[in-house]
Amino acid sequence: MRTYRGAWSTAGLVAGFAGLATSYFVAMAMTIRDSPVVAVAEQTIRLTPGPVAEKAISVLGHHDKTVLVAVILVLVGLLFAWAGQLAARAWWAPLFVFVPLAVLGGAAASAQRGASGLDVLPVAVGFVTWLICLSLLTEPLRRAALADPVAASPDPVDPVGRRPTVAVRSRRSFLLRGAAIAAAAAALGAAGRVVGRGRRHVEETRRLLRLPGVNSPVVPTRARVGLDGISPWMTPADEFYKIDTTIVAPAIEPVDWQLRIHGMVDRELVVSYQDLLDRRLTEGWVTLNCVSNPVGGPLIGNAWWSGVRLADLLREAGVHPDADALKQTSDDGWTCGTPLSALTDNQHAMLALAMNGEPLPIDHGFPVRTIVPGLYGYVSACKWVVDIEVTQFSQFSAYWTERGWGERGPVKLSSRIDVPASGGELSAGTARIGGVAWAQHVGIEAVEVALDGGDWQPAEISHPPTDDTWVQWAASVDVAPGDHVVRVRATDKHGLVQTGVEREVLPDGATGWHTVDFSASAS
Ligand SMILES: Nc1nc2c(c(=O)[nH]1)N[C@H]1C(S)=C(S)[C@@H](COP(=O)(O)O)O[C@H]1N2
Ligand SMILES: [Mo]
Repeated sequence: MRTYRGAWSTAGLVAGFAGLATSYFVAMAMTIRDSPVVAVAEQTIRLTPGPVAEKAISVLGHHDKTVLVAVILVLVGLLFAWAGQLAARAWWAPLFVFVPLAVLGGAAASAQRGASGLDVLPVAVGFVTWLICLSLLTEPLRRAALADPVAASPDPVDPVGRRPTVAVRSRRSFLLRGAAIAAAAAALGAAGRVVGRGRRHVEETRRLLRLPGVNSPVVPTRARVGLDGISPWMTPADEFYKIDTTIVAPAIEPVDWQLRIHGMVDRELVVSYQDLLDRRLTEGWVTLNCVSNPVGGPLIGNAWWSGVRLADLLREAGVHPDADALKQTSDDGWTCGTPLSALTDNQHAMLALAMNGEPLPIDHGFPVRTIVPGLYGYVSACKWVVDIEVTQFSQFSAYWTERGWGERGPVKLSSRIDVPASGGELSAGTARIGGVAWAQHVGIEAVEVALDGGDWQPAEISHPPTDDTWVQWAASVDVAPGDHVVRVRATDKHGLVQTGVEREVLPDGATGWHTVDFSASAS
């Protein structure tokens, strides 16, 4: 085939730009960050010596960044075409192009301000896309070359019969795959643009929002035991665990947000963001748990939430006496079923607008989510909530209950050891150990620890002002040099002692005692 050289270069180019498209899309969807290409452009600007940069700006004006991105795209385009040529020699040869490019993109993305490990994910996705697309595209070329070593033949049709030759069929499949990949990449690029623009805009709105009536959190002194290394009593929003089923978190402008409360009520309510702000806000500390948290696991956090009490809204709507559930629906279609009883008798069950004194982060439900103390998130803490139907459990099923999880989801009494960490080291002698314990809505009465299978001994606990949060605990234990094991258990204010029976998270939350192995070194 005469067009062979061209075909291999085209394969490299199409695969290359497909990788840029997927990485761009992931970057837009995942964060408000720039794509890896723009990150490279920014680092280039940052590393350019001042005088050179000034010269560039004076020549190019304010288009300097656009021009730079265009230049980078042309350069990587040439490299992609070259990678296609290399693929003709050996399947692994294009790695000489792709690996350095990925390293460059990853380095630029990680060098951005406030970057985390997650920022290299778009680059990784792009890299995998390169490999997959290039092998999809070069496979027909390779097939043709093998079947027909004289494939350079200018006449692709078998001169004897009129049957298409292997070369013709391979070329057809090459063209089809190339077109499909190019079209998918273009579509993904366009989608990334829409997603990125929407999210950026909402992020900006959120940043400029001032919420009257929202107070900054002040951690109550008695809420802490003052032991280094245990989880901070208030979990900062950016360290708060994040669980949801979305690929792209909904980006909702507060002015576009509306919540409809309907179903078994006397009066249907439709409330806007401003309506909520115009009400008296309730505020409180509430610890949120995920039902998927294994014993001792990290899927729990404690925050200061500000919002509108659900009980008030429900009273206004006039709930029928035979209703027992709320079916909550998120903007992304996720649903959960919440027992009504948990909402009407708790002043901190709310439609939350703020977390730790700031408007909710987008990933935690901006502009409005539900918070209900004492229930696992999957039955209550609907993020991006837009619809609440007052109903009966017998009338519906929700996202997770359809998948085998329990219907009601009360949080189970539990406790966790933070210090020492599993496999950690302490110095021998009298050691301070500690962690957290929770029995939301009921409260923690006591925490005990047992060293090396010995007797339970009491720990001190902190005394937060509410029973809706975790407490911190600390204890002093005498440890000889060597290996040890420590367990913890809590007792709630109803006298219930945390069970040692080990259960899996499915269907309604794990049980058992958190147990940590550590070693003590002679000091
Ligand atoms: N819209 C929506 N809301 C949701 C979920 C979800 O998948 N979609 N997951 C729930 C689950 S399982 C938990 S544990 C909490 C987690 O809230 P966070 O991500 O703010 O920590 O959100 C709940 N709200
Ligand atoms: Mo969860």
